[in-house]
Amino acid sequence: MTQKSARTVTVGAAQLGPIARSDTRRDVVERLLALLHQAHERGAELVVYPELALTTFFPRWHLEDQHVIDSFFEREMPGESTAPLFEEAKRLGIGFSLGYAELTPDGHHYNTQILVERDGTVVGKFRKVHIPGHENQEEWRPFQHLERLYFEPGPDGFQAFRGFGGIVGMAICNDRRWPETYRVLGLQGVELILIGYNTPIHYAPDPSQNVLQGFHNHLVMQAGAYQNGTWVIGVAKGGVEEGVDSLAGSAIIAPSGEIVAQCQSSDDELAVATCDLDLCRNYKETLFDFERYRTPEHYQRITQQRGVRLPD
Ligand code: CDT
Repeated sequence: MTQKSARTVTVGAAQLGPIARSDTRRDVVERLLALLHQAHERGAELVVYPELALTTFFPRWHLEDQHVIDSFFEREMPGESTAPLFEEAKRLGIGFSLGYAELTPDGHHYNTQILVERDGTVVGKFRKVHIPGHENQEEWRPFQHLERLYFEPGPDGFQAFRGFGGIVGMAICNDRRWPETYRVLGLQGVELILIGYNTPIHYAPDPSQNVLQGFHNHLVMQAGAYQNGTWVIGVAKGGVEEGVDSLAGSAIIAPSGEIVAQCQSSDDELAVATCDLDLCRNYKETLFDFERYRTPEHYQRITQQRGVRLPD
């Protein structure tokens, strides 16, 4: 029998299939619990659920009634419907990361993901930084992507947290496409980045990208893992949800950039891998030894300008 090092974490990428608008939180939590139990049977210590895992992906609709909009948001975590997930995970000694829409007591709306340790303690909270899509209804689209109407950008940026015997970061969906996301976490020594996503296959501004969605999804996460010497766990809500087909392809990616486990379906499915956090050192202490090789004096444009400035 092989000896497990203290620096391994067995992770379950808990992909979800579609959630209908009519599904209740209770319906969804039942599905999260079923995946949690599968994860327990397969030896997982950490289960990662997708972005906005408790409801349908509501930004596809232009909603005008604030009460209806707020009905997709959680005012407390855990709340009445999510308490059974917290209780069962704690009973089983499994930690988890969950994406949900957060409405704060002072009225802020965020696209949020939390990290919960095996004893049930919330040890990290991340609020999505890169908010994609558009602010106003655009009739020409077959469906909307109104995240910029419903969510404010997270004010706290990319913070790494200590948990699961290592250093853990989170990012949500569109954040995974930006190299800065991984590098800011990489500069905090991150070893495990947990990413939930809802990615419609049809990209209305440029449908030529539709067939490339799966490729681009893995491309960005594999590059982020390799260039920062970190594990990356990408977890989808996939399948045809309220008529909109969304990307599946949840994957567990090693610091080498290689995919070591991947979901095969577009439905509720668990992919499991044991992540050796010490493998990160192979990259962090060689090619990507930041202290030795980075040249931040040449990277000033990254923080000093937002858009492109063409040469004279
Ligand atoms: N949820 C989310 O961020 N989705 C975006 C869709 C593309 S922008 C309309 C993504 O980057 O996958």
